Amino acid sequence: MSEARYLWPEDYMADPSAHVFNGKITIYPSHDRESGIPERDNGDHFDMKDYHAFTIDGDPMTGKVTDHGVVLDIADVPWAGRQLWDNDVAEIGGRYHLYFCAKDRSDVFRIGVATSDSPTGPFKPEPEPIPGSYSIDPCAFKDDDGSVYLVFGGLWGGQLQRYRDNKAVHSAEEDTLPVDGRAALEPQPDEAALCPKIARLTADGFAFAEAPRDLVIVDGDGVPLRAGDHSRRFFEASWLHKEGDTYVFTYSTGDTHLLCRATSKSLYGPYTFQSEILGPQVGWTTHHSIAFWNGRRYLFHHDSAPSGGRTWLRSMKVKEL
Ligand code: FUB
Repeated sequence: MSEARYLWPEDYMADPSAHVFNGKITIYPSHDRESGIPERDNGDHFDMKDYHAFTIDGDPMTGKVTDHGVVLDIADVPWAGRQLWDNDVAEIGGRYHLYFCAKDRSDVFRIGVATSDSPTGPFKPEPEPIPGSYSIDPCAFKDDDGSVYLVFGGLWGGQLQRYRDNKAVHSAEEDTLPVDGRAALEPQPDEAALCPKIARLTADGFAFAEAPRDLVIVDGDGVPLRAGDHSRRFFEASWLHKEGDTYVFTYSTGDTHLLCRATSKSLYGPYTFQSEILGPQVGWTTHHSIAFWNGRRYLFHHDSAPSGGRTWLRSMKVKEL
């Protein structure tokens, strides 16, 4: 891999989702800020309030980076309470749909959508979150036939452990974080790990067209990864892309701070674990996207080195894979 380039040293930006729109790499990060909230395992210290969009002129490693300013502010999202976490954008029918997660006024993470005529916004939010949505980190994947899918979910602060079969079966009060290296509501270490979720969106992009399904990650013997397999099991930061006829799912292992890769010939999986693609960085979280430019593959991610290791103040980077 090449040396990484910090893309926007002027401010703290994390969780970069990168796409090529209108012939330019366009990036949708979370906008970190110093809130003064103490660091906790439930992520309270990630108290972000708006999103910016960025474009790069030409080559991701050298091209001029432009900040297009605030494209969505939490104050304009009627249903949102706090914590504007990761987001992603898909082009649907000539409009740009920004999918984002935030806690609602009951402190439950939901996924919302906001739209714009331009990939660089501003985006107008819908009055309600996507019905049936929950947890965090939406990745909007457009398949070759134009269908768009959301892949989402995240453990611990991302609340995925409260859900089974798309239903909240546990309350916030039961959600002790973490106990002996796992959340109290996670499966036992020798049980199957919790999975990221995948659901096709309706043609207009405003709702799930189907109930979210598990995106199962299996080992080389076809056995679903165990909850105790912390260096391989899914934690958060879903990213799905396609290379030829192969679907490539990359994700963070969270508490072991890795980015990993699993592949499938079928969109819905199962996905077979392949390898680690990035080791621990400075800061607790690892989160990324993969985009192509001139036939080359680039990893967009973040670390907390420029902030001196303050894990809630992250800086976005890119490197060629
Ligand atoms: O940026 C807030 C959260 O931190 C993201 O949603 C997670 O993936 C982690 O990067």
